[in-house]
Amino acid sequence: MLIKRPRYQTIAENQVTDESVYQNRRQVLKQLGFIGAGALLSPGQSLAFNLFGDDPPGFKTHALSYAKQENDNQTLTPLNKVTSHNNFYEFGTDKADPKANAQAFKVDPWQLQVDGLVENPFSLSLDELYKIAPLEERIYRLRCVEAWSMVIPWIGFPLRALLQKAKPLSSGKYVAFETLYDPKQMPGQASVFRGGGIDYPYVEGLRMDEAAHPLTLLAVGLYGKSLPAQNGAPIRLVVPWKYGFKSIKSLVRIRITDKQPPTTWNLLAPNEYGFYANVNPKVDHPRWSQARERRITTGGLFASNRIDTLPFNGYEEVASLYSGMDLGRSY
Ligand SMILES: Nc1nc2c(c(=O)[nH]1)N[C@H]1C(S)=C(S)[C@@H](COP(=O)(O)O)O[C@H]1N2
Ligand SMILES: [Mo]
Repeated sequence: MLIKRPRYQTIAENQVTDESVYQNRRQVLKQLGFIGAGALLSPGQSLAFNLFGDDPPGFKTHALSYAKQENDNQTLTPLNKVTSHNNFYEFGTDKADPKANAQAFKVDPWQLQVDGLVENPFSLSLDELYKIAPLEERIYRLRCVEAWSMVIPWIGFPLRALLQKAKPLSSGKYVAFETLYDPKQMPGQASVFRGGGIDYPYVEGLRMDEAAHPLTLLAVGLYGKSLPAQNGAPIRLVVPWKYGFKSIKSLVRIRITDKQPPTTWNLLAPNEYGFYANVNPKVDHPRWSQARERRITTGGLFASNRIDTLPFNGYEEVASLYSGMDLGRSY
């Protein structure tokens, strides 16, 4: 299934499947009709934004601006690695399990329920979700707490567009997310052993200002196509400045709450995984260093580069969300 992309032309099949196409950022952006290279903001330039106002001018290309850094941060992780090295414990705990076990995963029909402290609760089908906002391509780094990382060209729309539609009440301070619970389809949910001891459904949460930040994405595709099951089909969260476990997959519910919601990895090991989980090279995991990471890159199946981890995974424009907080301890 090819996703609908109302804002720009469909790119040809042979271009989509060849990730080398993505390595020339400007060429791709032109193909997708985004720019005008002049619209790019420089890395680290801060964005002022209103929680529910319009996106700042030029925003759509902002996340991509990092891709031009002359270092390892620009090279896309090849599609075959993005789709065969996964964490999706509902389908098993080994990196190859999700691809092996999720192929029959049924994502159509699908409903995403949005409720809680909102003026306008709703439930949307996939087709309706695709129309919430124009789909955009966003090239983001994904930094797993296990100290490996990828660079992935997502297709999606900002979570803030969905929130705007739901109209959160002023009492709504947090956003709670929930993955599908369906042990018949998800072997990890049917067995404590295969599911890594998680009490399913997998749940996550963000503070409202994090959720409404323009970088926070609901992804429905990658590499120009709809999401593979193992990457969280049909719709998943992507929060690029936080450790990967915050980017919850296969969403069925988004609920606005007044209290900080429980989150799966924090419930499992509160001393190892915090609620905020912002990427921070200075705060080590209790059992390993977070100073560097293994970037999964082009080359052979096991090719990777060891590189320094950046604060907020390089998305430093979010730092102001945490001013006054002791990030060293809020991990
Ligand atoms: N429902 C659910 N979401 C999840 C996970 C999971 O096990 N279940 N794993 C998380 C972790 S630890 C990471 S690193 C990313 C991995 O995303 P990817 O497989 O698309 O690279 O998904 C996150 N979202
Ligand atoms: Mo992760």
